[in-house]
Amino acid sequence: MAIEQLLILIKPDGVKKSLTGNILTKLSEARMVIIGAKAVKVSKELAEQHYYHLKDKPFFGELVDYIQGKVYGEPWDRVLAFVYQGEDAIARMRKIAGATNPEEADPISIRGAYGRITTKGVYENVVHCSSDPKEAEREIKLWFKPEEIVNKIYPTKEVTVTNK
Ligand code: IDP
Repeated sequence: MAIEQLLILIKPDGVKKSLTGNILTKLSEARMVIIGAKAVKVSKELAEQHYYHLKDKPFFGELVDYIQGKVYGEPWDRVLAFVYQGEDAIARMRKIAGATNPEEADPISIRGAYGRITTKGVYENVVHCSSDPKEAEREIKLWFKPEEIVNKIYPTKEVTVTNK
């Protein structure tokens, strides 16, 4: 199994609904290492670059507004961005995140539990999770400067705590 890095975003709806703790707890079940973390006010340019592959979709404008938190305004107009690293990280984290459409997502996944479809038809699905290694690399470079990433350490050995 490959050791992979990926980008996770807690989107503005996740921030507004105070879901950060719940989301990080669920993600921690995969026992990955966080190697980058920050809050970001998303510019239109960053939003459009992040979702460039959807630029021809009818919902693109609303999607760009959504990731910028425009529908919520201050102080929810931000995302929390993380870079995780671990074995087979992308498939495992996407399973925990759930399917893109929150109504089709496993109800115990993050998107199934907390997502919704807005009246405008946008999937407000609480988290972003990179879809494959190439996209993950592109997204990490887009959202993080190299110096914001902790050296890619991989200390996954089980740690046994004893009283000795
Ligand atoms: P992903 O986020 O599961 O990787 P993408 O196809 O890259 O899926 O879509 C990016 C985001 O665009 C989704 O997370 C969701 O918020 C929104 N989205 C995708 N498809 C639709 C759609 O058919 N209707 C409304 N919103 C959508």
